[in-house]
Amino acid sequence: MAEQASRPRRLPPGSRLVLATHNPGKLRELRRLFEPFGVELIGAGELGLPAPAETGASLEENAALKALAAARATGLPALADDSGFFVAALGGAPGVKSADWAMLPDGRRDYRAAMARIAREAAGNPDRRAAFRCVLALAWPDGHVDVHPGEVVGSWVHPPRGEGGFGYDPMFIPAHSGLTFGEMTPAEKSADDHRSRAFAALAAAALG
Ligand code: ITT
Repeated sequence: MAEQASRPRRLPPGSRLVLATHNPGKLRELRRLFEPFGVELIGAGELGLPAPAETGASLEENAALKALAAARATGLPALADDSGFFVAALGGAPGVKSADWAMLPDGRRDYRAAMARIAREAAGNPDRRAAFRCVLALAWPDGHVDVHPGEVVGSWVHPPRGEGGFGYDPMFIPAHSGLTFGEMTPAEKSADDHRSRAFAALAAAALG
């Protein structure tokens, strides 16, 4: 019988899983989230996998295309993360373009400059609401893919605070805390953020 498209596929204990991200901050956090589960994680960098062009219009589309590309290239199940920082006063920007906002002409990323741009462009608007969103996609070489979203809401501050985390963390204060993600320890951030929320949905559907 054909598998129902809506039913998530489980990852058996002892599986090898490719983590299809080239972002060291995400890699660190995802490894930490997977630690309690018996899954062997292989970084895309270790396998020399290229980063596919992120041509999707949504986090879901980009997460799925990254995970599928890695699953097809390796013959193993693969997990991708597409995420972004959404600022209400900017109509949701930088959103899916969060990585692009930090990109320098030489390919390096400057998040201090991206955070300053947000503060500059949103300065005239008293609405300080912001959110991080993450979509985790788990894909198999046969083309099956499941996506799991997670979100954390809060507000932005500038200048940035704290040296922890990565990307836009130093300018975001989640509603459940007085600290920016940049001021938190890895355990404090991961206790309740967009990535751990998406991971909780994935774990419930695919692990254990
Ligand atoms: P991969 O595609 O290789 O996974 P990437 O960095 O290009 O890595 P995205 O396209 O998903 O990833 O871009 C996400 C952007 O949002 C990127 O600039 C991140 O630094 C930022 N971001 C995502 N999650 C974040 C988090 O938890 N804290 C701070 N910034 C985050």
